[in-house]
Amino acid sequence: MRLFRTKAGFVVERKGWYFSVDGEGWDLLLAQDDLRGALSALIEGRESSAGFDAAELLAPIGRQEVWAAGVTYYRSRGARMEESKDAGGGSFYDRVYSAERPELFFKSTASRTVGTGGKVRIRGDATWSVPEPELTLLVSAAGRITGYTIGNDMSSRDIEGENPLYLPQAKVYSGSCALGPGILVSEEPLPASTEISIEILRQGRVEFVGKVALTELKRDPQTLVEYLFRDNEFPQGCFLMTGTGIVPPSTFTLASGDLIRITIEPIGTLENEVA
Ligand code: DO4
Ligand code: MG
Repeated sequence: MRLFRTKAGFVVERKGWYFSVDGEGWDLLLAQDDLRGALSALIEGRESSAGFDAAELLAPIGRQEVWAAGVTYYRSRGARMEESKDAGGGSFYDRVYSAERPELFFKSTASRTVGTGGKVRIRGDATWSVPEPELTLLVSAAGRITGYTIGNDMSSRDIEGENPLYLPQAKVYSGSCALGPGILVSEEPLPASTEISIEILRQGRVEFVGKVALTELKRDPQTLVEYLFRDNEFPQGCFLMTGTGIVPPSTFTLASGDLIRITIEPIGTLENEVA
């Protein structure tokens, strides 16, 4: 079952059939522990409707905060150590990769987040910008993983590499986050063989492709959630990005007009142009 937020309201997709629902409000729905049950009750006895136009889709976020985990893949550890070695920051990434406590940071709010079809941004004062394709968890107010979406943790690597203390500036700015296209509603963990893939097109030509499987994810998603909820409350639930395992070569930087496509079956494809 998948849940979409569209300009015309919420849409539930079940086994290829689409149902428009009024719902009690997005935030109330996303806060629930039994999201699947709540949505099943909402579509019970309803006629299915025609699907929707992709142009109608909105980011699946209301008042939830978006948080992110970092250095959860070996590839990310190596890339951060390399980018920060001149600043003396390299060993921090190595240490956090193997530490019990994960790296968790605040990433975004709805106002900084775009949905599929929206435009992500690179910072005006950055010279080295990349997308970070990440499996993103939907977590209920009580700390239960109730669904999955696709996230793009847009990052300014030159700013992050200059000094690890600049991380919030490298990560949190207008248009620095994309989520979508919708939420795969499931309490079951995704199979470890699930792949995250990315394609970056420049003027219609493929500039970069990459792929990683969840087998490479070092941290258990439930443990990441457990750390996030320590002494923290999320009354509307929250989103938690699980980190990137795909890092383009150091010679690559995003440019205005690039098209970023991130796919995780069976969630879908998140597609954004760079403003
Ligand atoms: O530690 C810096 C950020 C790491 C990150 O965003 C990632 O690994 O995905
Ligand atoms: Mg990231």
